[in-house]
Amino acid sequence: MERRVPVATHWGSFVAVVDSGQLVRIEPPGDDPAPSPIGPGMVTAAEDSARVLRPAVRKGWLDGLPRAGETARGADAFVEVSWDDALTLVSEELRRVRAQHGDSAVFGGSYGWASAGGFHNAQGQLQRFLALDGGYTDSRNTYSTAALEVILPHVIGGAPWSYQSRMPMWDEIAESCELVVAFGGLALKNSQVNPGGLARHRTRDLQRKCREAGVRFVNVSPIRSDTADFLDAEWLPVLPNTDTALMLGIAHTMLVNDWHDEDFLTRCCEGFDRFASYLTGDVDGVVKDADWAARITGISRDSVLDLARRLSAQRSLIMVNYAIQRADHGEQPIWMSVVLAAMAGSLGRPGCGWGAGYATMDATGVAPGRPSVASMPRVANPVADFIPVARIADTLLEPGATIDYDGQRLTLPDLRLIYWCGGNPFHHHQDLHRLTRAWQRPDTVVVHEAWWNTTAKFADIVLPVATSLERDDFAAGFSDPHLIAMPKVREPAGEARTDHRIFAALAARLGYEREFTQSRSEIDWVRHLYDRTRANLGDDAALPDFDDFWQRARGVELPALSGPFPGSFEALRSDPQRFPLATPSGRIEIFSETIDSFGYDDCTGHPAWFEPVEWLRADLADRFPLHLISNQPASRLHSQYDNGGHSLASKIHGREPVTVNPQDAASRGIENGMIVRVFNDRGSCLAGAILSDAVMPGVIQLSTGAWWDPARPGHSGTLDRHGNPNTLTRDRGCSRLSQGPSAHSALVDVEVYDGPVDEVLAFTPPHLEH
Ligand SMILES: Nc1nc2c(c(=O)[nH]1)N[C@H]1C(S)=C(S)[C@@H](COP(=O)(O)OP(=O)(O)OC[C@H]3O[C@@H](n4cnc5c(=O)[nH]c(N)nc54)[C@H](O)[C@@H]3O)O[C@H]1N2
Ligand SMILES: Nc1nc2c(c(=O)[nH]1)N[C@H]1C(S)=C(S)[C@@H](COP(=O)(O)OP(=O)(O)OC[C@H]3O[C@@H](n4cnc5c(=O)[nH]c(N)nc54)[C@H](O)[C@@H]3O)O[C@H]1N2
Ligand SMILES: [Mo]
Repeated sequence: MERRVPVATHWGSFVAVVDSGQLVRIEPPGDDPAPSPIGPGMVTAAEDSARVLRPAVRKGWLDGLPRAGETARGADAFVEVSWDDALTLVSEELRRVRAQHGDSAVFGGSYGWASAGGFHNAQGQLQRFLALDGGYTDSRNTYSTAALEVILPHVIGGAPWSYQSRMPMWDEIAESCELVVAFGGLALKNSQVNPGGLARHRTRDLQRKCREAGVRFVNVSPIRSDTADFLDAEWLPVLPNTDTALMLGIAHTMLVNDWHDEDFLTRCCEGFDRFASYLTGDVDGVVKDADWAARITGISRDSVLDLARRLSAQRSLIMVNYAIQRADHGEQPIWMSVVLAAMAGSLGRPGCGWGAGYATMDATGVAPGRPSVASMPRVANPVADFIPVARIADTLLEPGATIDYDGQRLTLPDLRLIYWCGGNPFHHHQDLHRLTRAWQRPDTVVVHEAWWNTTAKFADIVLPVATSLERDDFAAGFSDPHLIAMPKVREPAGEARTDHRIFAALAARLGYEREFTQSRSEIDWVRHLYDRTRANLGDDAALPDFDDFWQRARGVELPALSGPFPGSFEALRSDPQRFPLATPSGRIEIFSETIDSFGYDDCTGHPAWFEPVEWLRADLADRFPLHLISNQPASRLHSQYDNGGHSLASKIHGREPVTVNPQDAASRGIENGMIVRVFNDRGSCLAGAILSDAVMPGVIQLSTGAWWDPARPGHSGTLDRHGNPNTLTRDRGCSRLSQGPSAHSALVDVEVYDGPVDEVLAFTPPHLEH
C-alpha cells in the first residue's frame, strides 16, 4: 500500500512515496513551476552504505592515545559502541573539559545549513543544550555573507539582513526598471535553494517576466552562464575580484560628466566630497577613470563609459550577489555598489536602486519577508566569547592570539572540545590542509552526522543522527510565507536518533533533562510551536488547527508582509530628516567616521580599491595563472546529497566536474572528460574536465561540496582524489573589519593527470570495529 508524504527541504517541497515503510521515490509536488532535481535524487542516499548506523568512537581516542598534538584524527579506525557507552563518554568529557578549562573551552559555534524544519534545527538544539550547561564559545556571522553583514550596518544602518526588505522585489523591477546591472550574475542554479524550505520556486518566472517587460540585463561576471539564456544579458567578463575597480571607474565617469545625482548625494548621503577626492586622485595621485578601471578589470574603457551613461540616464538597479564579497577585501564591492546606486540617482525610486542576493536564494527578491514563526526557545549563552565564523583554524592554531573584528579586539579562546552538529567544516572551510593541522589541537571532537562524510571521519565521537525524512517537524523557509508539514517519511536508519533525542539523553545524564525538554515529547514540541505561531498571528492569518494543518499536503500560507519597512530608501529620499537611516549620520555613509576611526589599513573610511593578494595581475599568477571560482554547486546543496542520485550523475570518472576555457585547455593538452589535477602551493585535487567558453579565459570553475577525499587522510598537503576546491583556497579574513571567508581569492593551475587513478573513497565509511 503506497503512502504519499509531504517533504520539505532547503531545495523545495516534494512528495515522498512510501511502500511498507520503504521510501520508493521522491516526486515534485506538481504545482512547483521549477522543482529542483536534487529532491528525487535523495532516495539514493537515504540508506546508502555511507550511513552512520551506530555510535562510533575513534580507536586512538578510546585507547587513550595522545588526544591533542599528534593524533590520528582523520586517519584512524572507529569502534562501534552502544548508545549508553557513547552518551557516557560525551557527558563525562563535557564535564571534564568544563571543570578543567572553563566553559569557553567548549566550541558550539558549529556553523552549517543542517536541514529544513523549525523544531529539529541542529544548531538551535545544540546551542540550547550547551547554554543550559554553562555555555560555549559561539561563532559570529556566516560563510555566506560575513563581509556584507558587517559592512552594511555601517553604511545603510539596520540589522545585517534588513536589506532584504528594503530592496525592490522582482515584480517592482518588471514594472519600473529599465536596466539591471548584476555584479556576479543571477544564477538560477542557486535559486533552487531557500534556507528552511519553500513552497514553490518563483525566481525563474519572475526573471522571465522582467525580460518580457523589456528590462535589459548586464551580467558582470567571469562566467557567462551566471545569467539565464532567456535574459539575453550583455556579458561583461570581469577579472575576478576587480568589481570595485570597475564600479570606481563608472563612478569617476559619472562625476566628471556631471551625471551623478548631486541632490541625493547632498541630502541623503554622508561624505561624498571626501570620496570624490579619492575618485579624482586628489588623495593618492591615482585618477580612478575609465582607463584605469579598464587596465585592472579587463573591461574596455568604452564599456565603462557606456555603463556610466546608461546607469545614470535610465531607471536602473545595481545588484550584487554574495560571491563577490567572499573574497579578499570583500567589504569593498558591497559598500561601493551602494555608493554607485546613490550616484546614479536610482536609490529610493520604485523598482530601482540597489539590492543584494537576488537569485542566490529563491525567496530573496520574491517576498520582503514573512511573519515570524515560533522556534525552540533560545537560552542566553552565559559565555561571552565568540569567534568570527571563518576564523576557526586560526583559533585552534593560535589560542590566546588577538585579532581585530569590527572595531573590537578579540582574544582567541583555547578550545578543547568541539561539538559540531548540522555543518560540514571539512567541506566548507578554506585551506583544508591547514584545517587538518588545526584539527589536531583540541582534546575531543564530537559530531552528529547521518553520513560518514569527511567531518565525521575527522571526529573522535560520531553520533548517528536521523535525517529530515526520519522525524516529525514543520518548515518555515526564509522569507517564504508558507508553513509546510513534515511528517516522518520513514524510521531512522540503523540506531540513528534525532539531535533532540540525543541532547535530551545527554541532558538527563548531566542533570537538566527537564529544563532541556520542558517535559515535551518531540511531536508535542512541533504542535506547541505551531500553536504558538497560530496564536501570535491571530485572526490575520486564521491558520487551521494543528491536526488540520498536519493533513495538508501543500501547507498553509501566511499573510504577506507589507511595507513601508524601517530604513526604506524611498522614505529617505522623500525626507531624510523625518526618515533617517539607523547610521550615525542618519544618512547613507559614503564616508564612515566609525570605520575610519578603527584605523584599519585594509578597510578605510570610504570604499576603495585594494589589490587582492591572489588575482590574475599578481606576481603569483606567473606560477598559477588561473583564478579559481569555487562557486555553489548546481547539483546539490553544498556537500549535502553529494551522495544523492543527482550529484552522483554529474561526476566524471567519479570526480567533481571542473570547467576550463577551451583556450586554457588547449595550451595544456586537456580534452573534455579527462581527469585533471588542479593545484597550487596549498594543495591539489583531481577533477573531471569540462571545456566551455562560458568560463572566461584565465578562470577555472570548480564547485564546492564534493566530499573531501585526502589520499593520505590526516596528513596535511595530500592529494584530494575527488575535487573539493577548499583543498586549494586561502584561509584568510576578508579584512580586519569582517574577518569573513575569502574563498574566491585563489590562484591555481591545472594539468592532465597521469598519476595512478585511485578509486574515490569519499563515500566509503572508515574501518569500523565492533
Ligand atoms: N571554496 C568555497 N567554500 C565555501 C563557499 C564557497 O563559495 N567557496 N561557500 C560557503 C558557504 S556560502 C556556505 S553557506 C558553506 C556551507 O557549509 P555547510 O553548511 O557546512 O555545508 P552543508 O553541506 O550544508 O553541511 C551541512 C551538514 O549537516 C548535516 N545535516 C543535515 N541535517 C542535519 C541535522 O538535522 N542534524 C545534524 N546533526 N546534521 C545534519 C549534513 O549531512 C551535512 O553534512 O560553505 C562555504 N564554503
Ligand atoms: N544549488 C545550490 N544553490 C545554492 C547553494 C548551493 O550549495 N547549491 N548555496 C546557497 C548559499 S548557502 C548561498 S550563500 C548562495 C550563494 O550565492 P552566491 O555567493 O551569489 O553564489 P555562487 O554560486 O558562489 O557565485 C555566483 C557567481 O558569482 C560569480 N563570481 C565569483 N567571483 C566573482 C567576482 O569576483 N566578481 C564577479 N563579478 N563575479 C564573481 C561566479 O561566476 C559565480 O558563478 O547560494 C545558495 N544557493
Ligand atoms: Mo552560504
